[in-house]
Amino acid sequence: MPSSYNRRRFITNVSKTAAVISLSGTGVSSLFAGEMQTNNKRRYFSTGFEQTPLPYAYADLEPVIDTMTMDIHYNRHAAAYALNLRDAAKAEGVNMKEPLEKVLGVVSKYSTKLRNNGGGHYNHELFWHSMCKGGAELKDGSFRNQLIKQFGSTEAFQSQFSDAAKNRFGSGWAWLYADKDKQLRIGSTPNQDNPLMDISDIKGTPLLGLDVWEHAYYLKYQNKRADYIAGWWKVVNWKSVEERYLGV
Ligand code: MN3
Repeated sequence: MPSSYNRRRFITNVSKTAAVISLSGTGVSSLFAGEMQTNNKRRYFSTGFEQTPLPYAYADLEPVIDTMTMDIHYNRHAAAYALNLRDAAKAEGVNMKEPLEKVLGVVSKYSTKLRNNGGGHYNHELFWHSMCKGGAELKDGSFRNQLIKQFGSTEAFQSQFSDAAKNRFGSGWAWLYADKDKQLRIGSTPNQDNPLMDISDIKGTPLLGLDVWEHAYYLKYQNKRADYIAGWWKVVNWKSVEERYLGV
């Protein structure tokens, strides 16, 4: 399958991954490649306008997400969103030193190109960092307690989230997000919209997102979106979701 070009890309990616991993244990969060900031005990997540390296190798989420899907998804689909986002941002005078989150909060002021590609870039950066090899369990703590308090049980939460993902007609995303009162919410958005956007029906801070565009699963699952969703829970990185919740 991989051309020599893709093999080179893969090797480059693995070495970048090793660089990210080497940061662990230093106290630097690798959630968004170390871009989490601490400010008066409140932590903000800051996404830039460039792709960060995948925090694992393409094959690491097998068999849930196959290697070829991971490669094409990251190197072609997500790379195109990032490229087109920078293109739109440049044309529309956006300060690319500011966090992307700020731009998405006022995205109605900008073009459809910026909305689609800004959402596309943000959503995928969040998505890659919401998964890890073998998954990471949801540990006891305030986040797990809140989840159980609001949804009844972790199983009930997963069932409701899975329904939101299954029922999103066409392309889009399912979300767990925190609203302005730090209450947990489940919802979905069409296309590359997300709860950060001022034009979105659901609003808040995304904690966990699931890509249900066909490009995310079609090579392996074809029309069986439900099977993709059921398998996906095995690779969810709950540690990163909890950290994001604690930072809201
Ligand atoms: Mn995608």
